[in-house]
Amino acid sequence: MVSIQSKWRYLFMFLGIQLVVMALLSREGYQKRVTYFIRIFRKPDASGFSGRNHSAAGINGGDVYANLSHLSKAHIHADEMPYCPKKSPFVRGPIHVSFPSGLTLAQVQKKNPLVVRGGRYRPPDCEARHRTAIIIPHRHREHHLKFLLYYLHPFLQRQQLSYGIYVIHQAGNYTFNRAKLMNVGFREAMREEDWDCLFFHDVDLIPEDDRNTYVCDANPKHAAIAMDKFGYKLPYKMYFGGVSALSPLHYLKMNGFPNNYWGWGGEDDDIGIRVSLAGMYISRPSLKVGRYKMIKHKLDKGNDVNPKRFNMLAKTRQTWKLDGMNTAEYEIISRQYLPLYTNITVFIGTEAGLHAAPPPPLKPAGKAEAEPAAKPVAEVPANIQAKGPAEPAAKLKEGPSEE
Ligand code: BGN
Repeated sequence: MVSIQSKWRYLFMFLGIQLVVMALLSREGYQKRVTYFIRIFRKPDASGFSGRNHSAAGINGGDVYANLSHLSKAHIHADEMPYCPKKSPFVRGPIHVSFPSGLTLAQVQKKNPLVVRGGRYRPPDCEARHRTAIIIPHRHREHHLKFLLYYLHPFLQRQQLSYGIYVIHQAGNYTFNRAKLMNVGFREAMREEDWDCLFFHDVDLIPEDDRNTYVCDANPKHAAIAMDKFGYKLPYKMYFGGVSALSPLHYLKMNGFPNNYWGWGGEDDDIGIRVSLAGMYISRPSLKVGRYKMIKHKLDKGNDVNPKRFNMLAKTRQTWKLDGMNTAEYEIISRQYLPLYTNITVFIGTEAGLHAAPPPPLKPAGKAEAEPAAKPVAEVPANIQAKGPAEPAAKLKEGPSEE
């Protein structure tokens, strides 16, 4: 017969084994499953917000618009305005992100009644502690931009920021240059307002947790640390792609971003190297908070893999002071203050310079071989030389999904 004492012993052993298994599971990739079970047994959060945001925030994330109607009710005179609290009461944590096919820009506009011309916003009932500009390099990605705007506006409002959204649209068909567009965005945004932080943001990345605050740290911040496409982990230690945040001081200290990475890849690594060459560190939010969902898409036309990136990266130490913000040449074609963002269309030239004939196209490498090669423009487009209203700028098309 088993004595009572040995029954206890078995029970303790059983519990002990369970604890060890739980601890092992919670290390590495199993955290999600364990927290899922923990949440089932935890009491629901008792903090005043209701609706879907309240019940679903734990597992799938809440509706990013859930509590924003509170904002429009305040009517305070500007001179009586207190500073916003250090921690916004509207921040709720995980956000549910999906991509419904019927979304229109008009709907996004209607859901954001406090956003004004040019995609600007300030909290209606308190003085924001931070002024953040969002810089989005763009071409042919109207469909993604629509979703980004749908999520980003309420996301930033929840954080009680004063903010502006800038879309930097590359004119013409020559190979895309993400980093140079960022340089344009930096200069043009700073020309308009004394922003204290700039978020350099890919158009297809949607933040999934509003505790990922869009304010700058003491060092340049890499915000998109956990993307779904990389299994919500950093793909490699020095990764600096997707979404990053720099103060104007950080930006100038590292001479901005390189202007000569045409096509896909490497420019973000160059920027990461610049951070350390300029004597700074990369700061990051936690993996739990710096989560992003990428809108799925095929490789872009006009953004073939850049075969020169390895050689260029090997030389960053020699080139970062010679190429960057101090040498960024471009021509602004138009600046439109649209209801949800400021649209800056810019001509950034080609590898040969702003107005020189471009070099013959290189054979694209890797995956891009399957894609039609980017067609370089034979010369600077006539409409751009004339500095006219040029090609239609990145005005969003309404309507169903293009993919
Ligand atoms: C890296 C790319 C980055 C890109 C990430 C994630 C290069 C340079 C060669 C070492 N870097 O490999 O630009 O953001 O993958 O996709 O290709």
